[in-house]
Amino acid sequence: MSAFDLQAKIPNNVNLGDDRRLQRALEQWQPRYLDWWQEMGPEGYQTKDVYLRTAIGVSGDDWAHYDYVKMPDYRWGIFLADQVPDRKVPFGDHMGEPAWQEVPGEYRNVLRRIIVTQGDTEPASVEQQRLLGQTAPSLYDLRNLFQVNVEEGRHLWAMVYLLHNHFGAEGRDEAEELLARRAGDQDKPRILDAFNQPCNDWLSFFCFTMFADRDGKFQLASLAQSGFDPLARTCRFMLTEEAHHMFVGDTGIERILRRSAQLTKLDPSGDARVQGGIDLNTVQKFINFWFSYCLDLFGSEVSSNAADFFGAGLKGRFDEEKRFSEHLALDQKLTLAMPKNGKLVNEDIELRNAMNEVLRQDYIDDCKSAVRRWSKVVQAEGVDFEVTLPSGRFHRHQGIYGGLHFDRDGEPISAEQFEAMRAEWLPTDADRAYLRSIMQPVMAPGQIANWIAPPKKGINGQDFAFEYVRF
Ligand code: BYC
Ligand code: FE
Ligand code: FE
Repeated sequence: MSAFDLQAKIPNNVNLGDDRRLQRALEQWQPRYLDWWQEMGPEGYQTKDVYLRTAIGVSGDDWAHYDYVKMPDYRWGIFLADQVPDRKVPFGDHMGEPAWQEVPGEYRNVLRRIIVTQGDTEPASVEQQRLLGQTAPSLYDLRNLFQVNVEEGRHLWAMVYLLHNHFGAEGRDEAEELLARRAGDQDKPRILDAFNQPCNDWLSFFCFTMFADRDGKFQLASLAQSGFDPLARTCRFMLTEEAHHMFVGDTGIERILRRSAQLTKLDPSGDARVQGGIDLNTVQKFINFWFSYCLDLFGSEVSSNAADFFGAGLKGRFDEEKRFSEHLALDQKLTLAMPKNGKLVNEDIELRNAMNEVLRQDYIDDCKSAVRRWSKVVQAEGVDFEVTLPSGRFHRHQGIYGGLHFDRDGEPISAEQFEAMRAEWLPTDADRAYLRSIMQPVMAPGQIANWIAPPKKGINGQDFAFEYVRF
């Protein structure tokens, strides 16, 4: 068990107090982080009391404490999961060697790149979500938004700790850059595309936490296998927090679908929009949009980077140790449908080069089970509608299908055919404007906007009607 210092200026379980240089460097970064939070964090509400959970441990049921906190006073800390004694590199060319406590010199640059890419997504998501407080459908949802936001802030701390502690001056420069890039900015965008997309309505927010935070789950899980032990340990604890983010997205979409189905039934012409709700087709379009952008987050189907990450023992597969009995991934192939002259041709790819695709397939399976559940919710309300995921080739911007055109089933089509269907498959400006028009804030305890169903229960054993944010 690592000692917890919760009273320190930077709460931590990494004995920060014993390393004065590191402590000083991080304490110098801290005010810049807080400036960033004030400028780019949730707009409004910074002086309000929010019922938030704060990490006070890294394992067990009581790892978090719930109380009212003003967001700028949130105790952002550095918490690594407990060290596994005698841990070995679990896969790749160094399998069986002792896990690294320091950065192996030969992998310094790649490892830094992985950590920077991971770190970049965390503040990006906060930036994307910063205006959503203005249109929250309930205090419960407002609180969940802020919970996700403060924890993404903590995830940035997790990566900045690694950069400061293990990458010297370069690491400190990267930590500055993490506060300088901006989601959606023309000149200084965030690194990955999905984190530059606008997320200005709550349907997008729920899709984001469902699909982008779920990419987080899969990326963090594969980094939790890393032979670089400090990265593995920090990712293991981040996954504990991540579960709630995905819960917010999954149940958020489910609640919208339930309400949409109810309003569809209620309306004489079966149009949920006439009733002030969101029609099921619009929900499906937003799912198409965010799912496809989030598939891009796994990188190219064929990637020598991915092969290098795996071979070096830096990034494994999902649950590598538990799910696989063979951890070298040599002399094996994965068959991929490669686009060739407007057609798809099956080709066998070396497994290591296909590691991004292996992870993406596990992710898609995870998403599928949610979609099946959502369809049942809609059908239980008496509406004959099936929610689906588009093909993994649909609307891609990265990888072997990026920039090409496929229909929702993944069949190749022309650019003209795609454009002709765009408004049916993807959100239009009019859809987005409609969502903004119905998303008026509902700020009284126990009340909820018309376009979404209430949750089954509240947070931490509280009722839905609990005063989650105090005015
Ligand atoms: N957008 O070989 P390729 C989370 C770039 S989410 C823009 O295909 P690779 C969270 C790529 O960088 C989890 N660019 O890719 C969720 C490369 O550029 P360079 C985040 C992209 O390296 C919600 C080039 O294209 N964590 O935590 O095999 C809220 C070709 O590269 C994109 C991680 O991602 C894209 N989508 O794989 C808050 C884990 N995709 O080098 C938080 C760390 C690729 O040629 N990252 N490119 O300039 C990685 O493991 C890898 O970097 C990736 C890409 C899997 C992302
Ligand atoms: Fe995160
Ligand atoms: Fe998250």
